[in-house]
Amino acid sequence: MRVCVLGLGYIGFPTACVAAMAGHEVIGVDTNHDLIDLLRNGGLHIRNEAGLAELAQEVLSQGRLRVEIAPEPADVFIIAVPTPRTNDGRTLQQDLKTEECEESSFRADLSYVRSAVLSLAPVLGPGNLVVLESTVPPGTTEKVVRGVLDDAGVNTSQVLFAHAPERVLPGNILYELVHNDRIVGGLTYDAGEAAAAFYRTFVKGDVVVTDATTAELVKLMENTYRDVNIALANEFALVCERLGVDAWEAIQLANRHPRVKILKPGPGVGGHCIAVDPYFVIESAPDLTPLIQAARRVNRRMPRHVVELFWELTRGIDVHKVAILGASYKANVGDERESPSLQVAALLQESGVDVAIHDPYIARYDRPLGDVVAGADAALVLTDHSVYAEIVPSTLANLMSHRLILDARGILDVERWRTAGFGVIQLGSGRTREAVVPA
Ligand code: SAJ
Repeated sequence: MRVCVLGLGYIGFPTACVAAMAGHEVIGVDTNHDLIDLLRNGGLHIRNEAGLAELAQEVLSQGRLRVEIAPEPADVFIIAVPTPRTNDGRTLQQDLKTEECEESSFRADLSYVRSAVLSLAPVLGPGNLVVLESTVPPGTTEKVVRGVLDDAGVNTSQVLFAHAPERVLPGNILYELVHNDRIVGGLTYDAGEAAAAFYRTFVKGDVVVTDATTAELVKLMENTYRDVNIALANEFALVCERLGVDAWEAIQLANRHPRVKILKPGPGVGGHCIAVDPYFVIESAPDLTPLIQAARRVNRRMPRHVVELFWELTRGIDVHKVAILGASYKANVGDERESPSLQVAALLQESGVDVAIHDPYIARYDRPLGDVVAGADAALVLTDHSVYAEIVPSTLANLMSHRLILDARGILDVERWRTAGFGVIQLGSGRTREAVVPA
């Protein structure tokens, strides 16, 4: 089949490559000219995804995948454009300062979906299949995707519409794209079956057909489930800090129960999915979602809590510089979207502290660790990159102005750091807090 993929980001580009490898003739479309130039010149905008560089090189050089600025006629159109959240147009940094703002004030920004759909109007033909992969509020495939085309005068009764939410984990995208089960929701029976037949050409997991609105909600339920569970872990961490208990130990012990699986506390929830998608459920039923809203509030407040722990750790010290270890939103990937680390950095900078950031996965923060911590009054481990658990404390001890370290991910061996003369606070650990801040 001829397949046109709109949006060549983290989802669209790997999907285009995999579809091309499966034998389809694929046209990858993105309105970003620089990205198209980069890809045409052999570059790649996505890092740390195993096998992607090789696959991209293969399908592009063989002409199985072409990249273009505008869509062309095809049998299947896949829309994989961003659907960010907005809060009256406020940016993430501004959100930081609006702690009091209601969770129900966030909205899905569907402007990229609308313009991608509109760009299809001139090329769509009878029998074509249009699949929305972007994560969206329930009802979007019907009201926005088909609605925009209806308004543009397209005879949509001849077009098949479906929603097939992506479910891949950043860091493991290529594998999960092929091996995860796939939910496909059609606006009609025929649309669902056509979309399922298409995905079965490259998905090895089960492809399960339902209606479009159910598929939209299923995706949101998955990420909301995770957000609520992380919020529970974070709330337990706050309770443990107050009670002088170590949350890491307590959670490990609770998880010995056969039906309990508490997640890990941390500095907050980042990424473009879990910190965003619950808002699309809230938006669809604000009066029915107090639990989801409370979970969002708990997770959104965690960066501020990290800063409070930081001030406890550095009490009595004239703080000039801090070193932040890890800018990515999660371990072993280079992705800063909605990263709690950057929120902590912004809050510290706001209070006049000089912030130096280290991250081996992000080019502009990839400097020798020693240079970043030199002269720092404290170091904050905010991302659980494996390399940070391996740091030998003595290698940093003499470089820093004060030997203070805050571990917001529970990855450091506290005793080892103490032995090297460090004052340590571990998020969630009331014991480490009591040692630094006597009652
Ligand atoms: N986190 C914790 N504690 C935990 C687990 C995660 O604080 O126990 C934090 C992470 O550090 C990170 C954030 O949560 O900041 C999200 O990370 P994640 O690994 O849980 O998920 P994402 O955002 O990378 O990918 C999720 C996945 N969804 C689920 O696991 C239900 C993925 O399968 C989805 O495809 C992806 O969202 C998406 O695109 O929607």
